[in-house]
Amino acid sequence: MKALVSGIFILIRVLLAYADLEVTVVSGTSKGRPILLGSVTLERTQVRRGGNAPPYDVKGKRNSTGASGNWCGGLQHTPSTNKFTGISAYFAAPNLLSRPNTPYPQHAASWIGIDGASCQTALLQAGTTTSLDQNGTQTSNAWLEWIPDAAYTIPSFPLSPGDWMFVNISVLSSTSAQLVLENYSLGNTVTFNLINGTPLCQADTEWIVEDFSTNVGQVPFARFSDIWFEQCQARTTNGSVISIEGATIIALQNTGITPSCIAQEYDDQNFWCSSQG
Ligand SMILES: *[C@@H]1O[C@H](CO)[C@@H](O)[C@H](O)[C@H]1NC(C)=O
Ligand SMILES: *[C@@H]1O[C@H](CO)[C@@H](O)[C@H](O)[C@H]1NC(C)=O
Ligand SMILES: *[C@@H]1O[C@H](CO)[C@@H](O)[C@H](O)[C@H]1NC(C)=O
Ligand SMILES: *[C@@H]1O[C@H](CO)[C@@H](O)[C@H](O)[C@H]1NC(C)=O
Ligand SMILES: CC(=O)N[C@H]1CO[C@H](CO)[C@@H](O)[C@@H]1O
Repeated sequence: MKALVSGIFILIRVLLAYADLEVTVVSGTSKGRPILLGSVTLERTQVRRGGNAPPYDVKGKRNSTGASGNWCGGLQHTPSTNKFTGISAYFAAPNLLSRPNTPYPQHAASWIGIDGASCQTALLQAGTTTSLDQNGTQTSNAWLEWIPDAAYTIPSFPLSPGDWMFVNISVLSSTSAQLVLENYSLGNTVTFNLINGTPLCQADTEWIVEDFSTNVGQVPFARFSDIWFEQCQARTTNGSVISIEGATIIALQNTGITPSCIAQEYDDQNFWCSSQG
């Protein structure tokens, strides 16, 4: 650990992984009061998230416009002449219910991110994961990940199933970004600077519920209470703010033709993912 004090800015390097990505905590509050930046912890995990399965045409009639093998939600794409510079939304940490005939622990993740879809080389994302064990106990955590670097959970960020998060990702350059994670329910915020990430294409933004993978494959996907994504915004280089109007809306359909999650637009800024099956 290395602390740098320069004027009023305190930067504590909490992580210098062997990979190039560097994550620095720039500020944090708990119930409105500043926290010790050194108290923010990151933990490297084996989780691999990301909308890497390309969407395909959905079979049967539903309001999602396509399907994917690992995620449901909304996706926006922009031309390379008008790249994405940021994404934000309010969304809930999954509140899980047991999926019958499915091994434990069961899981679901909710997150927002930039790239992954048409940019298979990089994906910057942040959000939450909830896991449900065989005794019905749920645990939630917040995390960040810049693919292809590893995922990091933030054990010091308290989070319970159903808590509302606000996440705001701002691209500073194709290899650096600022990430704000705030609660809506608990009174915690933390801001990270990320540098030396793998170059983003800034071509896609997404708001997602995912049946993610670990190093041993896709995890058992729990059922869940409806997960809303609200005030969905993506910013572009020309200064405009894009909502989910016209977004590709994707259902998660990983076994046969029965979806396990569908996404439905409520209006141009808000949509929800509902558990199926
Ligand atoms: C979307 O699909 C759900 C589930 O099948 C259905 O209840 C709802 O009515 C559909 N909404 C529209 C606008 O078609
Ligand atoms: C579930 O509860 C049983 C009995 O209390 C306990 O032995 C077991 O460790 C618990 N399992 C988990 C995953 O917490
Ligand atoms: C997200 O962060 C950017 C950069 O600080 C800021 O311009 C934008 O207003 C923020 N978005 C929201 C919804 O707060
Ligand atoms: C900025 O980009 C948006 C999204 O592509 C587009 O709808 C809008 O017309 C553009 N505005 C200008 C001033 O070019
Ligand atoms: C982003 C957000 O909603 N943050 C909230 C975190 O919790 C505190 C205390 O409940 C609120 O004051 C913040 O608005």
